Parts: sequence; C-alpha cells; structure tokens
Amino acid sequence: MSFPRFPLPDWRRSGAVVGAVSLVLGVSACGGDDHSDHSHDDHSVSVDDAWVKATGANMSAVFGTITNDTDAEVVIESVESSVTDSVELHEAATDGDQSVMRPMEEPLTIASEESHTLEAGGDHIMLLALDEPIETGQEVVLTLNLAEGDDLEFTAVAKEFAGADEEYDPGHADDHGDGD
Ligand SMILES: [Cu+2]
Repeated sequence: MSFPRFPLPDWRRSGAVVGAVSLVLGVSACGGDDHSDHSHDDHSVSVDDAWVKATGANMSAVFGTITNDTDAEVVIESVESSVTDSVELHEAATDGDQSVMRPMEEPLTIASEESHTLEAGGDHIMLLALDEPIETGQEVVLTLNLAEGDDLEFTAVAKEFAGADEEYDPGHADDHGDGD
C-alpha cells in the first residue's frame, strides 16, 4: 500500500481473487446446488477468506475461517500444500513476555455448526522449509486431510502482512519428522 509505483492497489486485486475463490468453494462444497437451503444438513466444510503471508523467508503461515456445516464434528488430521511438503497446524502461546508458536498438541477439531478462525497471533497453518519466496498475489493450494469424509482443498492468496512472525518454538513436537 505504501509503494506508489504500483498502478493498481494490491489489496484490491487480492481482495477480488479471495472473493472469487470463496465463491467457487461454496458452490463445490454444496455439490453445485444453490446453497441457500442450509436448513437441512448438506455435509459441507468450507474455508473462507483464506490468505497466506507473502514472504521471502523460508516459512510462512496461512489464515482463514474453517466452517463445519455438517452434523458431526470435523477433525483435521494434517494439511498439505502446493509449495512445501512440510506443513503443520500451529497454535500461539506465551513464553514469558514473548509470543511464540508451536505445533498443536491435539488435532484441530471443529464441532458441528461451528467455525474456527485461523488468524495472526492465534492458530494458523504453518508452511515450513519453503524453497521459493511466496509473492504477493500468488495462489497457494492447501488440502485439509479430514479424519472422515473427503479431503478439503482450498486456495489461499498471498498478501503483504507485517505481523505473523512469532518465534517458532518446536519444543512440544514429540515426533519432529525428518525435516528435509
Ligand atoms: Cu507457526
């Protein structure tokens, strides 16, 4: 926003893309029907307003709101991404004066008819071991692997964001994987 040489404000372009992506997800999650009839169970899980922090560093985070419109709880066992194989669900915590983030100890569970918001300073999807920068406007495809039912794919659009750079504290992860 502070760079006058861009003819079109970035927020406007990425906002339009985010809106379009949400619309597509809403339709596909409802099997192509008009989804105004949410009164009976339509077994959909959706992600709205998904975005990823643009970065030149080797890690980034994905935010958005996951809504469970099914009649059962949804358990997200793991997440995959189009930009790295190393993806974790993180929560924020306080360590003394410092805000840190760490892998969730339990799988993320969303009760029936509830939403869970992933936001800066709170829960988020962590992208680790990035080989390439994530550029503003870039689309990253995420897949939520659900304990039951179909996996849920959605797209997050990258935007500039000054926050979400908490210290990473992997201390609580029992199984650290192979890294690279
Ligand atoms: Cu994190």
